[in-house]
Amino acid sequence: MPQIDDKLAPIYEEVLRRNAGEAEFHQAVREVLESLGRVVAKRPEYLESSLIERLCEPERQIIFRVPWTDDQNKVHINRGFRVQFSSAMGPYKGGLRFHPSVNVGIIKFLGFEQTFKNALTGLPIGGGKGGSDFDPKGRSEAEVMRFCQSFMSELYRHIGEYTDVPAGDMGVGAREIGYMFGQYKRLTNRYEAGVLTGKGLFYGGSLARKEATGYGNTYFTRAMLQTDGNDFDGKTVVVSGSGNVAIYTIEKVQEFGGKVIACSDSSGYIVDENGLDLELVQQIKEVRRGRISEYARLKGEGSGAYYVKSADGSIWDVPCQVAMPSATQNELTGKDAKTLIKNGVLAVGEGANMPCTPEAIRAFQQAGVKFGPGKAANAGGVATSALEMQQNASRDRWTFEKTETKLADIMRDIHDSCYATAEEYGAPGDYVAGANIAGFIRVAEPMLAFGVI
Ligand code: NDP
Ligand code: 2IT
Repeated sequence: MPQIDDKLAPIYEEVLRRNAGEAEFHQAVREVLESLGRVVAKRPEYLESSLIERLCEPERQIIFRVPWTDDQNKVHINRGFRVQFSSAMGPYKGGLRFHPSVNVGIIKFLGFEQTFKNALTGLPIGGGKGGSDFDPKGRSEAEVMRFCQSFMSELYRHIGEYTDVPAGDMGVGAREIGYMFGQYKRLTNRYEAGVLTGKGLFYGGSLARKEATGYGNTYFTRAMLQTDGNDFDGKTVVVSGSGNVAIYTIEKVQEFGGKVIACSDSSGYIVDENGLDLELVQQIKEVRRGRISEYARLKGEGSGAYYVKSADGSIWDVPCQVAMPSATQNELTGKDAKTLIKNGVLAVGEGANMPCTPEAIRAFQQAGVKFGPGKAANAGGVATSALEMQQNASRDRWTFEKTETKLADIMRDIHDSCYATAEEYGAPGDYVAGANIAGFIRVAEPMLAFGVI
C-alpha cells in the first residue's frame, strides 16, 4: 500500500484535524501526498514556506443560503457553495454540482483535484468548485430556473472573468448555465461572456465543450492502450453513468471502433450485447430526462438488452476490456476491481472525479492494468472550457474541428507528460504518480515565485 513519506505525514495529520469528517477531501489529499515523497526527496525547496500546507487550505470558502419557491408556492432552503482553492495558475476555474449529496467536504475534494487537473492542461486556470445540495430530479423547468436565479443572486458577487469562472458538473448542464448567465448579466449589467463556460452555442459557448470530457477521456485512454500497441478497435467497453460525460465517451469510443455494451444511472444499469444504441440513450437521458431502465423496456425482450437494478448487481460485473467509470466518486470498489481484473480488463480511464476507491486503484496497478486517474483523464472538459474563455476573450468562434483538434493535442500532451514524469520520478507506468507530480510542480512553481500569500 502506498504510504505518505515521513516528511509529509504531519501535513496529512493536520489536514485530518482541521477538516474533521470530510472523508472525500481526506481521500483526495492523501492520494496526492502519497505521490509527493518522491518530489520532495529531489526538490527539498518545496517543503519550505509551508507550500504544501498552503495548497491543502483553500484560499477562500463561501457558503450561502439559497431560498426558492416551488410550483406549489412552498419555500425551500438549499445551501450553496463556492470553494476557491488556488489562484496560483490563473482565475479559479471549475464546475458547479447540483446534487443532494453535496456538502463542503465533497466540494473541497473536487476543488483540490481541480487545481492539479487544471495545471495539467497547461492552460492558465486556477482551481475551484461549487454547487448546492439542490436535487434537480423531478423539478419543473420553472423551478430549476428560479433555483438557478436564486443561486446566482449570491454567487455573482464572488465570480468574474478575471476572478473565478464556474461551469457545469453533475446536475448542471447548458440549461442551468443559461439561467445562471442570464441572472449574472441582469445583476451586473455586463455582457461578460467569459464569466461562465459550458454556455449555449448562441451566446458565447464553444463548439465541442459539451462533448469534451467524454471525448478527452477516450483520447487519454486510447493513448494508454497505444503504449502497448493496443487500441479501442474491436474492444468491449463498459461506461458507467449516462450523463454528459458518459454519453460523449460512448460516442467517441464507438467512433474509434470499440463496442460499448453497458451504461448506468443511480438506479441500475443496462446491458446491450449488440452494442449500445446511443441515439436511444440520448433520447431517454438528454431529451426526456428519463431513467436508463427505459432502454431495456423500449428495446424489448429478445433484443439482447436487459436492465439490472443497483441493488441486484454492479455494472462492473459486466465483462469488458476497457472500463470508463463516468458517474460519481467511489463508484468502483476494490471488489469491483477484482472482478474486472478476473474478466481481463486492460485499461481503466476515469471520466468521473475519483470514481475508483484507493483499494481499486491499488488492485489495478498491482495487476498491471493501465489506470488513468481522473485529474488527467477527464481534464478535457476543463481544457475546452479554457478554450471557450479564449474564444470569448478574443470575441471569436472556432469550428468544431479546430476545437476538437486542440482538445486531442492537449490530451496527448497530458498523457505524455504524466508518462514521462512517472518515469523521471522512478514510477514507470504509474499515471497516478505522474499526474500528481506533474500537476503539483506546475502549481508549486508560481507559488514559490509569489512568496508567502
Ligand atoms: P451528469 O449529471 O450529466 O450525469 C451523472 C450521471 O451519473 C447520471 O447518469 C447519474 O444518474 C449517474 N450517477 C450519479 N450517481 C450515481 C451512482 N451512485 N451510481 C451510478 N450512477 C450514478 O454529470 P456529468 O456527466 O457531468 O458528471 C459525471 C462525473 O464526471 C462527475 O464525477 C463529474 O464531477 C465528472 N466530470 C464532469 C465534467 C463535465 O464537464 N461535466 C468534467 C470532468 C469530470 P442519475 O440520473 O440517476 O443521478
Ligand atoms: O470536474 C471538472 O473538470 C468539471 N466539472 C469541468 C470544469 C470546467 O470548468 O469546465
